[in-house]
Amino acid sequence: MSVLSWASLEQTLTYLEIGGHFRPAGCVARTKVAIVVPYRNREAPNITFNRGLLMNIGYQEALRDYDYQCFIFHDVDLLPEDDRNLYSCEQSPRHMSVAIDKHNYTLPYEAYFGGVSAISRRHFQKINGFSNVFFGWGGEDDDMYLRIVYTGLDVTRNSATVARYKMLRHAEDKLNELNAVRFRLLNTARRRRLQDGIRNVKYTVLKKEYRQLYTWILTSPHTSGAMFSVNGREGLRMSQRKNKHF
Ligand code: UD2
Ligand code: MN
Repeated sequence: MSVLSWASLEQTLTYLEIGGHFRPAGCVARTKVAIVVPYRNREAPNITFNRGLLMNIGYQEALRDYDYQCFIFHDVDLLPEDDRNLYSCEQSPRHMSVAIDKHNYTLPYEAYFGGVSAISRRHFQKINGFSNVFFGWGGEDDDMYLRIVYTGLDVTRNSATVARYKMLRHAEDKLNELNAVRFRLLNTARRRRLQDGIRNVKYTVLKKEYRQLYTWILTSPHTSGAMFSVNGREGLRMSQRKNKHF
């Protein structure tokens, strides 16, 4: 669990092409997979974290670069332990981080969808991506589970012996406080689904850098309660109260 320097990783992972692309040398890859990692530098901007919204931005920006067919939505702090847990998309959206050390390698609850998930482009489009209205910690993963179900799709999982992860420890984040309205928002998941997602996410790309190991995108989301006309009242109220999501 030691921390390696970027320079040493760049020297080791020389098979990566610029932007963090990998392609097998001896065959043509069957699918094109993008791994989207939402990351906010723990010190940096003073807005409340919004994981779902960052996933939606990562999805759209990846598609501007390349014709990806499959998307893995991945917490920055999870390390896969077993390479039989394939980073690929199958017939149904798949929850990949089934067994995490932090949860004693057991699924916390049946509708759990946090951590890592694999969703095909076709399905993500149909689901309308993640919700944009969950600011702070919690709920956006449960909302995604509900969206998948309401879209008429199934969630699949590999067995807990294969789908194992370690979670890195870190201090509690500032500006990722518990989202107090997350349960109320979850009650509106069905109605919100078609208005709140990749179809209406708006943002500015401040920087996009094709680094050796990955592509780095710095964005500034444009979010306002007005976007969630149907049943985003809770989202609106929360934005107004904190007044720092704009
Ligand atoms: C759980 C879920 C996560 C998400 C979250 C609720 C697991 C393993 N993960 O995360 O998917 O549903 O609950 O919102 O159950 N991050 C930053 N900077 C910040 C804050 C968050 O980069 O300041 C990113 C980072 O990728 C991180 C992820 O958001 O891994 C989730 O945050 P966390 O790891 O602090 O919270 P955790 O593990 O409870
Ligand atoms: Mn975590």
